[in-house]
Amino acid sequence: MSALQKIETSLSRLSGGAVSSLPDALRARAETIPDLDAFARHFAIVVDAELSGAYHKFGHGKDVRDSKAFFHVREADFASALIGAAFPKAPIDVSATGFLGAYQADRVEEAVSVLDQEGYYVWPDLLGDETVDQLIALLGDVEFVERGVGVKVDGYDPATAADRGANRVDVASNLSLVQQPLIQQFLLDPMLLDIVQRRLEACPVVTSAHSWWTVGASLDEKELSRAALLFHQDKDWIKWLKAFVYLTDVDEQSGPHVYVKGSHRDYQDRFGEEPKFSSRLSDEEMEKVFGADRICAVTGKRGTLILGDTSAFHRGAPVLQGHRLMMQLEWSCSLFMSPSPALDERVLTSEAQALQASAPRIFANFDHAAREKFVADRSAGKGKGALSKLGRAASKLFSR
Ligand SMILES: O=C(O)CCC(=O)C(=O)O
Repeated sequence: MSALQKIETSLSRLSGGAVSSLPDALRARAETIPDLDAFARHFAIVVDAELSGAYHKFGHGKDVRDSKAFFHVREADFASALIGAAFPKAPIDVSATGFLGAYQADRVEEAVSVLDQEGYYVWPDLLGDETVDQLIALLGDVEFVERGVGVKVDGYDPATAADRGANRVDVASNLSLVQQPLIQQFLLDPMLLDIVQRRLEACPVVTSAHSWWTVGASLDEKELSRAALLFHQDKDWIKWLKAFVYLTDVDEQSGPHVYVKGSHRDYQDRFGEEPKFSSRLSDEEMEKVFGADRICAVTGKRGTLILGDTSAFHRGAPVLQGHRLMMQLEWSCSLFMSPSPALDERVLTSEAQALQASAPRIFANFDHAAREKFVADRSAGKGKGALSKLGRAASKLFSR
């Protein structure tokens, strides 16, 4: 069986038989993949994980590590577009007024194009004061935890936020924010969903909502690393997009979010095949590899939104004064490599459920049963080998 035929078999399985041959545009893109045989093998593992639900794994088994190392720029783009052939973009109601207001076609075009070129897109002062205040009020009732220290913090309080023993204080549970109706509106805003799905070339899957604040507790390298204040790349999914929202004013002193512009496109050319995901790299190394002019700190008023493809090198800058409060939303093309428990569909608002009826893929990560199983498996210490078994199943399928 040729690599293309293997990919078609996988696509057919993923789409439940609806798409059994590669559309011409994807066939042409297959030619840009340097090792199409390896791609076909990895894509089969992705599809098996999707179909069996084994993407809700924990720990990073060997197959997942291999896939992390495999799905680089071209392969990730191609895999996402293939997944998009099975799960096409959702219909967007451009006449609806969403969380971010009326749909702005020009803004969507601009964001998609800048993201493609630069890896991040800044939308200054997007959220008004009233909305920012509502989000901050909501964080006042959510449990946080000091990263690495484990000290629980009973809600965000601006008056005491900087008095912490760790550089970063994170929302403790991945359900805390998505269960809030306001956050669901934000995650499902038509303009955001459209930007995300155009970037992914596939229907977006809501994966998480998170929040944290950073403070200047320590400049020790280990502590900076733990708080994601040193340059790194994310690689939790095949292809994904994050939205970062500043909930406090951010200047050079208060720990701006920093990108190496365009590094989502050329990191592989500059570093070779050696994966750098999650390695923490110094500013000097970034300057040497990419040039100082490509390192861009994003300052901005509270309410500023930054859309980021965090396969680009990025970090938070260490806080020198005060603190910085951030919120983060995330969407992905698939749950393969998922690092976290599923979400619970029972938290969905009636509006979200209505959208779920027309675009179920957006809610693929809302799965009460999968969440329960994940939590039970984790406490029983199971699960690390799940994807290895899938890898073997996929190899058997294609060695016949
Ligand atoms: O806090 C920031 O600005 C960066 C956060 C980050 O890179 C991460 O959480 O991986």
